[in-house]
Amino acid sequence: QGRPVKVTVTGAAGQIGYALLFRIASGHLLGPDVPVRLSLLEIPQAVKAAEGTAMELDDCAFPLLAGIDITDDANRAFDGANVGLLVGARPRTKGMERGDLLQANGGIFGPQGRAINDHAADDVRVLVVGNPANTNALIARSHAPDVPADRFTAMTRLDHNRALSQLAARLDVPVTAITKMTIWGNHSATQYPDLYNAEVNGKIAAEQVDEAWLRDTFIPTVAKRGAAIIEARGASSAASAANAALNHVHDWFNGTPEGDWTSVALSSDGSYGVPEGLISSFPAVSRGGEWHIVQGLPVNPFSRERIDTSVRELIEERDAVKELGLI
Ligand code: NAX
Repeated sequence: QGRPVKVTVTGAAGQIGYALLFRIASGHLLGPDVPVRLSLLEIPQAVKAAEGTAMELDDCAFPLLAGIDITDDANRAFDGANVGLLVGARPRTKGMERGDLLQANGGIFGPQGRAINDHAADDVRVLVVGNPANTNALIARSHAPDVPADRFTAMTRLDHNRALSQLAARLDVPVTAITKMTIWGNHSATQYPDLYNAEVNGKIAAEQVDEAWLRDTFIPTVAKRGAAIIEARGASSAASAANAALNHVHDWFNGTPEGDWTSVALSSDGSYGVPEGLISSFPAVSRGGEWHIVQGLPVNPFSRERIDTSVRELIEERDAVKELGLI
């Protein structure tokens, strides 16, 4: 076994953290042969709870777990980090305006970006899960000028997996029959799950479902699945979100399968008319530890309009955080 990979998890005492940490320690993040060292970042009030989780991690005696550090200091938490999973965020509470939400999250993701810039390992890779994920990633990235921009990503893999599962159920096929699914845009209700490029058993998915279902059922079901989970469970998605984070980082390190791609919110290079620098979800393959946007896919007028709507929302969020001086 080589040197352990240091994985920093913020919001470690939260519900996603609880669903995530045990699977990281058992090899589901990087692979069954890669030892990991966990670094848990929490706010001071939650450090004790994180310590409790760490006690349970100890009690699993995971062969791959090389150690656990717990702190409320971002500079320490990210010291030497190879992977940063930024899960902890300020949730929107009743009556909170968007500006207040962005401001509160700027106060979290700005300093964490700076800490990553100053202390993380040269090969650090960052996945932002905490909402608003795309814009939080943008804030963190803008505070880390020495880290290549392509190391900052945000999570739309849960949306991607939801789209796979909804389509598989509709067509009564296993999820493994589906390839080339894409979530475009923002991890929000404006996201666009694209069935015009997705394939089921090698044939375009949109041609195997009726248009009304695609438009009026599939897209809103995927986009509003988070709210449906809250309604049913009385709490937001946790295990499925943790699972998606593992999928995202696993593919980043180990590559995506030949002939398929996944969905990743990453810094736009201007592809598909998405303004350069915006962190927007694209179809992406992973090769050699880097994400590459899949080029040249057809975008029909329906898709164009949906993508533009979601990207417009991202531009508004970017302009709002710029105005607040957060980027
Ligand atoms: P919880 O409220 O259970 O946990 C969040 C944890 O973050 C808390 O323990 C809190 O103390 C900690 N925290 C807050 N500020 C922090 C800081 N500055 N440094 C370190 N830790 C801090 O939320 P949970 O259900 O775990 O969700 C976490 C985030 O994931 C939320 O922002 C949520 O909206 C977001 N989600 C994103 C998803 C995605 O697909 N991108 C899906 C699932 C989830 O809704």
